Amino acid sequence: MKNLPQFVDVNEQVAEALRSNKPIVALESTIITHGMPYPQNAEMAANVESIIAQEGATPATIAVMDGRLKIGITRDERERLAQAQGAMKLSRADFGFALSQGCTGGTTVAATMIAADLTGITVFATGGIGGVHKGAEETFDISADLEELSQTPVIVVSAGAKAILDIEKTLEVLETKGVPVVGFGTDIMPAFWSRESPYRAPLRLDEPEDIANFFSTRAKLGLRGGMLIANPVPEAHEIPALQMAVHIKAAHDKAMGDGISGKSVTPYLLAEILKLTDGLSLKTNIALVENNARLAARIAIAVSKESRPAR
Ligand code: PSU
Ligand code: MN
Repeated sequence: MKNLPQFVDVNEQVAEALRSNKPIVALESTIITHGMPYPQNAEMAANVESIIAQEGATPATIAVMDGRLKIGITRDERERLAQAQGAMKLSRADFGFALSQGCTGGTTVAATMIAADLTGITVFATGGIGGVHKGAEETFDISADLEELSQTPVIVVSAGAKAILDIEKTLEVLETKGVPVVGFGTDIMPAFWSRESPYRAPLRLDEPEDIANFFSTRAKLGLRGGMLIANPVPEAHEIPALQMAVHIKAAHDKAMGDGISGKSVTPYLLAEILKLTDGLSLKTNIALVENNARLAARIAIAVSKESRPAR
């Protein structure tokens, strides 16, 4: 196990898995503190951990609690985080601030990647990454998740970029920054709540082993950075893109009217869409996170097999 800074608490299961090179899947916590309401956020977080364990990997939910960087949380900590008032939404810029000031916060995709890499975890499951927001040509609102993907060597399993974003521009930025985007079992880029967007997935792989192999091949080339796996939401839970487009537009217009900007945009839009869809968007969000956790566990198992020396 790596030598870690004094502000890091690695829980016993994760520490054991790290020592014996067992597969581990990192999980973010902004989805708990800012992405979903209580109590569904707590239930989701617990279910996702069980799914990973059932698949044979160790879950490591990552969060900042009272200035401690938690790699793996207890049931009590999960409950406390799910109900925390005023938790910060932590990305690369304020991650260190929260640790140095004793704050509590959910880690975004960017911060979770940093923490996973620090600990030696290479696979991470989320819902959808942040990206280029609609209207970014005016607001410059582009998620730090994209920059992180370009520099931190972690495989991020998502259902694509959230459909509230400009998916086309998000794909362009990822290409510019040299981030591979791999459709899992699909040629089409998924759109979070929907299985299809109007755009092609730049690359396609159908097996977790191929993803593990692609990742190690990049590393052997000396290429920095992570990769994004785009895993479509299961059909049974999909909300068709045309139906979602109406709600996304309404949520956007309301956000503009209310003068929402910066970090608040994503949580605001998710909460509005939840109201507009009568809770359906939340059910789909939970289903796609669970689906990503399952795939991430399989990828982590493939990665750990690869890194074991051949006999
Ligand atoms: N996916 C979800 N719900 C979320 C997020 C992703 O299903 O709440 C969070 C992730 O933590 C992601 C963040 O990193 O939203 C992006 O925020 P921003 O657009 O402000 O960078
Ligand atoms: Mn932003």
